[in-house]
Amino acid sequence: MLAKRIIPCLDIKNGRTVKGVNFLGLRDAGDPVELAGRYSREGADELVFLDITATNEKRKTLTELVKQISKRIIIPFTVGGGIRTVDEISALLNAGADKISLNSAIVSRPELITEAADRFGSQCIVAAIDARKQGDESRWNVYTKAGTHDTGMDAVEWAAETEARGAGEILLTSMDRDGTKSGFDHELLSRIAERVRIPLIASGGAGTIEHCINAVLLGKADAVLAASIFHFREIEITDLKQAMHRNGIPVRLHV
Ligand code: 0VR
Repeated sequence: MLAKRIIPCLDIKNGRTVKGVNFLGLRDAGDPVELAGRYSREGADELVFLDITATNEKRKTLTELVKQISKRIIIPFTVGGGIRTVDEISALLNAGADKISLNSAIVSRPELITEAADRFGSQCIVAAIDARKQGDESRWNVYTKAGTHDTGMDAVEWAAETEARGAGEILLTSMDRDGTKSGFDHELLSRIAERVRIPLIASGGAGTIEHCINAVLLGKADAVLAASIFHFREIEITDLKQAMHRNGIPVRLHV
């Protein structure tokens, strides 16, 4: 079985790492390049940078940031946030990103998944899905535009479609759990894991080591993404990996 990955996520706004709760109340969490270096040294398997800056000039700043980060770390990293075209993907990959996460753009134009996968390979195309539970039913809708727009689409069905169109990995963020440290949405994760064969990254809600273990054991995730617990140094990556190892979960123990 492939090792399960621990992936710190750096939400970037105007060049700084930020972190909120349920996508709101963003507070400063430090310099992204410094944080990236720290996480790489501490044994993170990958990083995700999500640029949530809402301005047009973010394209240039994000490419510059990618260049700085790629000089600083040796682990793979994914970049996302407002990426909409094959040319933008090409520029970020050439700047040093290993994978590109696409969210709102592929909901608007699903064929972009196949265009990007055909040109760059599925392995570098991550379908990012922000989902919010609908009442008490077992149904989750897909939200876009930084979690502000309810598309009415079913998140499980959309995940299956992104795979069919060529996505190489799914990054599933529970908006209900984001930043709450109340645990991952195992029901949603396991439903998607049962529908797709590509790797599934769990995101949103990490609060304890047990939450991360259960994202794998109950949620059937192939990787655990977290922001709050790492940025505010509540859990060390090495402690998390040792605990996962003790629970029989294959992980890359930092050597
Ligand atoms: P934690 O629950 O703190 O581990 O958060 C993990 C993950 O949900 C966040 O890093 C990130 O995906 C939240 N995303 C977005 C956003 C946060 C603020 C504004 C927009 C977005 O568009 O994904």
